[in-house]
Amino acid sequence: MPVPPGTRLGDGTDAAGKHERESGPDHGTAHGTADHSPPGEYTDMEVKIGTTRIVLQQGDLAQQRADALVNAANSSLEPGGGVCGALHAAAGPALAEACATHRATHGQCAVGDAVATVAGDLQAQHVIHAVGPVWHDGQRGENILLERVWQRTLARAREIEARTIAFPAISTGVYGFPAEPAALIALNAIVRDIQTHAGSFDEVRIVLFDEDSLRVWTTALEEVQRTMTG
Ligand code: AR6
Repeated sequence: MPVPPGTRLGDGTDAAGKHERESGPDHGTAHGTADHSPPGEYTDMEVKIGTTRIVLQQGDLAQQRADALVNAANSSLEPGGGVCGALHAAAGPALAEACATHRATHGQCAVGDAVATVAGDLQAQHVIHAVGPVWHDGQRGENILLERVWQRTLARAREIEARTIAFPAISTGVYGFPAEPAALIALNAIVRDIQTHAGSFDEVRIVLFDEDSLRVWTTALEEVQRTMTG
């Protein structure tokens, strides 16, 4: 799923202003190093497309501030483990209550779809519950479903007029989706959304829990960037 060639990436803007960044005229990205900053307090990579920043950052999603935080949810919208558990713990009971109400009125959320609720005590207005696919063997539509869940979640974010959105690496924990293809699928979906709906978002942030994930996503974003600047 290539990104259209000839797209200008980045303008060298250091929006977060937390780290020095290298930036070339067409590659507005750079890397901080994790050595000097605690997790969650530095931006490891940032790419700007038009007015929208794509930011990769190491940290705990439940501690993030954004208009919308995305939950890696299950179809029942039941509180679970992983990032879902962390979000529910930080949100307090209002989030589980909102999920129960949604379940009672709308039933299950399909795999590949996403629904928005209130965010309880989280530092956000909304939580968007994104139901990614469980990885089996890669032959059961997993890639398409993962792409769809990113598309649907971004569409939901637009509907609720979120300007800043913070995501986890959907499906790559309990659901077992391999990290590298998951990152590429997600980043291509994000870039296409930003290009199609220019100006919708100020920031699309991916919050990676550990350094390995951050490295995988950084490599993937560099690859997507290469495709774009071709
Ligand atoms: N902040 C950021 N990322 C996190 C955090 C955190 N606090 N905790 C884990 N991750 P997962 P899934 C990373 O399992 O694979 C739940 O029970 C984690 O390292 O949270 O989509 C739900 O209720 C991994 O890279 O989500 C569902 O039943 C990524 O977040 C099911 O798990 C996603 O891991 C969903 O599974």
